[in-house]
Amino acid sequence: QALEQMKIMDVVKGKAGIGGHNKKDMGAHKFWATQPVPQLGEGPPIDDGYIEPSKPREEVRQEPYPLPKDFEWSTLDINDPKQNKEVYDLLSLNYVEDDDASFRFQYSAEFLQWALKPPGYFKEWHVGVRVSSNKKLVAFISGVPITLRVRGKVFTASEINYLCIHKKLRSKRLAPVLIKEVTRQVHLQGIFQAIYTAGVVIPTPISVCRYFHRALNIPKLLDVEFTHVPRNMTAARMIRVNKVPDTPTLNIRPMEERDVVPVADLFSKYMRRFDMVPVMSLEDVHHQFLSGQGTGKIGDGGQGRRVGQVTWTYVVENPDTRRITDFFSIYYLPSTIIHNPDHKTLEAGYLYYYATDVAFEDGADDDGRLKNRLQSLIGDALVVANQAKLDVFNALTLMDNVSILKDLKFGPGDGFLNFYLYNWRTSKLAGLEDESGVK
Ligand code: MYA
Repeated sequence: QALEQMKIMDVVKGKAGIGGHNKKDMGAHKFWATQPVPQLGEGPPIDDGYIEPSKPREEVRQEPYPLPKDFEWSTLDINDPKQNKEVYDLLSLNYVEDDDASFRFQYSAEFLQWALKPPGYFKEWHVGVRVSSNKKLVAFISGVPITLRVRGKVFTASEINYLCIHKKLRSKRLAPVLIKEVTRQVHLQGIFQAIYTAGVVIPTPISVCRYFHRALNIPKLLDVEFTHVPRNMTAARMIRVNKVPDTPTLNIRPMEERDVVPVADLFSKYMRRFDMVPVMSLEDVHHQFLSGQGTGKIGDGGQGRRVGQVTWTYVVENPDTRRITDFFSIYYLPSTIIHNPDHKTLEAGYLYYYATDVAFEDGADDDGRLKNRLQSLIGDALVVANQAKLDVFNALTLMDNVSILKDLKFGPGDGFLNFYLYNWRTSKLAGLEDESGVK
């Protein structure tokens, strides 16, 4: 798929608090050179498969890796509200910022509950480091189990995320120790592959995606300098151009318990379109799409979100057949606005998974039917996001997103996301071929 040059390239100077794209000196990766990952500059593999073989449990290192003195390991019990809050506090002050340190991801405690406890999670994979003397949490890394299909092969892996070291403890080579310790914990469960994403480029991405942003609340986005008024434009015109319809175009309604089976079916069929996807059980579908809706209560200051809401999932039901024909899902991830006297939080939604059965009709991909349907479907996601009083709606250049970004008035941001596999070789997946976001 060709991504056309965006006309509105300058409209949104995307800063969703996404890690930067700073390529450090590609030469030396003292740690990554020792790990079972493809090294930079290696040619494409002949076959897909592991890099080093799995080990029996008794051959896995049994003792934790040593930490510098004054620090100790601590398994975090995310079910304990106090420890859940400790992780939240660490991340909200020290996690990923954009290149010029204007925005920082602010995962909520509820989001972390949701993300860290999918079906079959292991509490041992929620790895913390504390200061021995006062037990303050100063570093964290996590894994959750995931079943992946990469090209033709299906395997169990861990999804590694939320690697975070307190700002005062940076550049002391603590990250490799955390990574090795979570690797050990994953190995102890008989799992030897992992998937992870990062803003930074390390050995070796299998794909890179760009963040695109759809501005919803223009006055605020201008105030906090997330975006600016381009030449030949005025703020008033920008507001008009970006106005989101009041009502959805399709027959959408929030997903319910009874939709789990049809949504799972639609999801797995739609995912056949792509080369690297999660394989989800019914429990996974329930967790990913239904469990994050928060309490019934509409929260803070009349905002259109429920207390503790992390996700929105909507289905499209055919009124005649009662069949579920489409669904889309959004997750809510605000960012802290680091220096602004008036605004503390950038309210952001992210396009998550979606599917439509139009994709299964003969020729729909080629004659524009699929693209049109996705435009309506994701257009309706914008309506939902706007009604939830989100300031911006973000999407990556993956799945079928590229086909609809321009028409739905998304603009390219300055954040990129690199995708990695640990101990698994495969050739590069479709993605961006250069940093301009243009293939
Ligand atoms: S991505 C989000 C990462 N978090 C942040 O960006 C938050 C803000 N930053 C920080 O907290 C720190 O800067 C971090 C690094 C903790 C990132 N992924 O200790 P150091 C390598 C992998 O001196 P610090 C996410 O959560 C770096 O290239 N490696 O550095 C997914 C260098 O190695 P080398 C990274 O800045 C995480 C070494 O660490 C990353 O104090 C996936 C320097 O260590 C990074 N994001 O701390 C982890 N950043 O010399 C891998 C730096 O070789 C999982 N480094 O270049 C692998 C699979 C494990 C499971 C396997 C199971 C089988």
